Amino acid sequence: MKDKQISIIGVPADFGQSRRGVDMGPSAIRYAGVEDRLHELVKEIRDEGDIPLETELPRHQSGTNLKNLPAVTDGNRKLAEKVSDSVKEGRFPLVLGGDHSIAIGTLAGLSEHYSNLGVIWYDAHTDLNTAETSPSGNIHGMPLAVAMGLGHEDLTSIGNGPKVKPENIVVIGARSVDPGERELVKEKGIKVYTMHEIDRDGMTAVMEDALRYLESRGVDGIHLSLDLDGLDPLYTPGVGTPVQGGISYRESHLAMEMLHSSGKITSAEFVEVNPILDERNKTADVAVGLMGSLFGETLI
Ligand code: B3U
Ligand code: MN
Ligand code: MN
Repeated sequence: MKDKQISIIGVPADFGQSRRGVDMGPSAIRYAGVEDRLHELVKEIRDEGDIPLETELPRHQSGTNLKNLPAVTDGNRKLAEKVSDSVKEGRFPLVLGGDHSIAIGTLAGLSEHYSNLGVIWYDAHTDLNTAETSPSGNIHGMPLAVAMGLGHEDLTSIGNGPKVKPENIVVIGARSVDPGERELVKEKGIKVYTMHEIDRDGMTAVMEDALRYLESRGVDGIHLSLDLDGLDPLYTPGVGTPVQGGISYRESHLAMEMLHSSGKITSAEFVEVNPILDERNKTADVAVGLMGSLFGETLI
């Protein structure tokens, strides 16, 4: 069923973390052929270009340890508007990062249209830190907390109110979780499939369970937020914070194929591609391949 009209939205942001280069992620993904790859699989694909970001804003804001807060706030406000506009037009937002702090804007934009949004967070990390628990001050480790309404007010105030209920979140692939994040997972009852569950039960069982769980929550849409560091750095070396022992290339394609068959995914973002740290654009190539599976590419 080729029913989707896709809007590609590039977000060349690197303010949410400390390693340069991830701002070139959208270019690397375009260079890897995203439009050609998806063209045959969907009704229409439109590249909306990149969100115009301010690069000259102050790096520090008094009273907070969060790095580049003014730039992250400004960029996410613009992104939220763009994402909301594309949903309003009946299109499927496909957001290209940029570091994972951009999920703050994506989710803020989506939440204007979905009152009970489900989120699949495919990541080595849980991205549930706040200013109080963050070991780094890097906002890319915080977007999921912000989406639940926790964190700095400049960030939580983008869009209206909390964007996602903790019970509507599923994390897949976690293997580097800070102490404060672990507490939040337990306190809020967030569903996390760590590498332990993936190894023990297999990706098929994990994805079936995750989709069944979100269905039981009565979600009105599901957003896929895919951090390329969810995969093992063997397959995606071009990321800022690689963590060994990750999800394989094959498991990831299977996961994307299962998401496609479910027919439930209503938006997606692919983040943390850093071509400077990469090996011959391998990570962007993997990202584009995964998008192919997500939109229905089959082997035969
Ligand atoms: N949890 C750590 C590390 C981290 C989070 N997200 C990424 N790295 N990519 C932090 O800084 O919050
Ligand atoms: Mn992340
Ligand atoms: Mn990560």
